[in-house]
Amino acid sequence: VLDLGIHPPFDEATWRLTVAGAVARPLSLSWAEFRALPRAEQVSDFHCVTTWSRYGLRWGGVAFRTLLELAQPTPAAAFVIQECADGYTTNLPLAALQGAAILLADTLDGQPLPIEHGGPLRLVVPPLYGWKSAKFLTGLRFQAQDTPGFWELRGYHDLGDPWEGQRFR
Ligand SMILES: Nc1nc2c(c(=O)[nH]1)N[C@H]1C(S)=C(S)[C@@H](COP(=O)(O)O)O[C@H]1N2
Ligand SMILES: [Mo]
Repeated sequence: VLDLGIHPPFDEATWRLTVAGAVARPLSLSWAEFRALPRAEQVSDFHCVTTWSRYGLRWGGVAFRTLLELAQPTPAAAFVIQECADGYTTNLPLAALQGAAILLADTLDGQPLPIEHGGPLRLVVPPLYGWKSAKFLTGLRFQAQDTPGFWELRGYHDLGDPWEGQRFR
């Protein structure tokens, strides 16, 4: 477990996931609406930049590309900012979020995602370092311009590929 130390309580009645910015169809999904989307699963390893890894995690949720089909990013959309209930943010190029492995995860090993791992919902971006997988996700903002997130403002890399050793800029 690694985060800012704030674990925002989950209220199913008021929770929303918003998709905003450079999209043809902005979204504001309730928990019930999110849970009704087509489901996907993937198994992957998780690497934190502070040197630890976890292997073979089984995540369940909604494929990020399902959300792309719903929201329809405009041609101007080149970056995605993940916004979280604890105030954390992280930025990625839209091009880094294309594979089937990119998941909006609400289960881990078949159980509801525990709050300490970002429940009720986090993005999982297995190809990149853990700080790019936002916990307590509440918003996705599509932009033409890049905006550095929490760790990126503090010197971490904009992309964060562990196999390229992209820790710091
Ligand atoms: N909302 C939020 N997401 C976050 C963080 C955070 O502080 N807040 N920390 C990041 C970092 S640095 C890592 S390594 C992973 C840790 O995920 P875990 O606690 O499930 O192991 O969450 C990432 N996502
Ligand atoms: Mo991390």
